[in-house]
Amino acid sequence: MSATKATNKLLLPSMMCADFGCLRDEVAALEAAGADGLHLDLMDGAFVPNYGMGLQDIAWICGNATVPCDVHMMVERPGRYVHKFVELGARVVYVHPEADPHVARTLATIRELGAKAGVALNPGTSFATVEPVLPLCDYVLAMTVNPGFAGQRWLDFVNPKLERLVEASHEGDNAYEVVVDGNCSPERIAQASAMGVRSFVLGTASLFGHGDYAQSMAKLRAL
Ligand code: S6P
Ligand code: MG
Repeated sequence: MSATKATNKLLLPSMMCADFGCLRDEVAALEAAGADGLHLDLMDGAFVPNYGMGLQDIAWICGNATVPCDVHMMVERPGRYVHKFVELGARVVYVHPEADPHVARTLATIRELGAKAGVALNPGTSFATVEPVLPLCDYVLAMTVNPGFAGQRWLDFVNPKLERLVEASHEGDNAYEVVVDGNCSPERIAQASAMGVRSFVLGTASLFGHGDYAQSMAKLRAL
């Protein structure tokens, strides 16, 4: 992903919110509307109380999209499967430290395989918990809702952690991008932008079900 758009924001539609009845058209429309990448959610029914986006869905989107795809693995012990998503062409693979007893090893493996490494943090996971592995990360996905579902409310107690993550993004050996996932409404995008966040996963709060994708993304980019 590159920040080439005028406002420097990275806007990443969450494909679990798309219409799978016309997936090819959805991908094309989102790309034409200026999506900087596509966010693909994988759920195993164990780490989160839901299932979402199987291997075949992710393979098709990675194989047909012209923008980069990131895979958000909401699964137990993701280290067992990261190679599959790198092989499918994922640009970023996110793993949850809460689901992986060896997250440092998994992040290093993702990089060794040639993809960008990301940690995804549950709302209740502290900055201190993840701080030691931040130098191993290219991206940090800060969840502002509990993972597993679209259409939830933003949890305000995450805000101080967001600020700390942005502040630390270039401290010491750190060089990561903060991405916010969950209820990225126009109001919340404006609020997080003021904290220094520039990358957002777009779901039902601002893109899907809100009319024309290009108009919606242009408005969000201008915030
Ligand atoms: C949720 C998942 C997210 C959602 C996104 C939906 O577990 O990781 O990527 O797809 O949060 O966005 P919204 O705007 O419906 O909350
Ligand atoms: Mg996600």
